[in-house]
Amino acid sequence: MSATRSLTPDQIVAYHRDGYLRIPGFMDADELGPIQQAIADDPSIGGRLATIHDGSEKTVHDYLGWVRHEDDWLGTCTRLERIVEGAATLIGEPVYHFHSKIVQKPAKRSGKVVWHQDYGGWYQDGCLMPDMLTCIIALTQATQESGCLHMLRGSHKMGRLDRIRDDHAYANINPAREAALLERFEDVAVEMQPGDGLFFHGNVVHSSGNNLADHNRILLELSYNGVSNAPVFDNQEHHALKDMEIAPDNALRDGAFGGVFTKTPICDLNDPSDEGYTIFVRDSFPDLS
Ligand SMILES: O=C(O)CCC(=O)C(=O)O
Repeated sequence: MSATRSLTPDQIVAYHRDGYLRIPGFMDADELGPIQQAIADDPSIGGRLATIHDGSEKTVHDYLGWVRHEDDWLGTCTRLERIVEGAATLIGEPVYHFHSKIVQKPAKRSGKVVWHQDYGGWYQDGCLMPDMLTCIIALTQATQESGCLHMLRGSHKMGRLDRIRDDHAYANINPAREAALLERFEDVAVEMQPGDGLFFHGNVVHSSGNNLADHNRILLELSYNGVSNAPVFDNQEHHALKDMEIAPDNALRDGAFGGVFTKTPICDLNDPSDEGYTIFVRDSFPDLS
């Protein structure tokens, strides 16, 4: 591989110590320009941006989800060498694309996401190991005012916590345990500028706040799994190991893609028959404690 921004030894150490790694300027303005422009021109993305309740308190966000990847901007970014190489380096084995989202917190609207681990859900999907992570790329500023992510530094070292379900959420942590976590681990607000990257471990406890700013907060959130760790449950075809041709690191800069949202299949996150529906809604919880 010849990724242009390979992770340094210090960055790799920091990720394993903290459970996350912020990389200022991981992508450049000219690479992000086409998707930022496409969203500005068509904020609903052809009506495919779904406003859904994601199980966190009673808040809603606007989501675009995809589990496959083609050669438009969206699919090329999902396969981009520096992102895939970074994920493989941090996970410690070759990776495949698990699923991805664009998460928009509209201006001045609620958008709080409660403290949770992503692997809590991925475990329910049947992944045996927490050898999974997400790479976020900021498409807009994400500040404390606009609802950036917060990480409990080092919390991934606890391993997987049970999820508990209550009236309106399924991703909660037991309140007594959560209070203790907040005492024990440093709460770091990870503010991002457009183009900044953030890799975070599937077991790091994280949250995000409401968007009180007067601009939408939009993040690209790409999740990868180790190739040896595909789900063992049989309703997970969309999360099964799939081929992924790595896109050269200069592909977006060179315009080597066809359209922005034109080819990668976008999931209908409100349709229970869509393969992407269970990215958020896990009606059967075989392993719910
Ligand atoms: O976009 C956000 O604010 C939160 C995203 C998140 O927590 C997640 O994808 O697990």
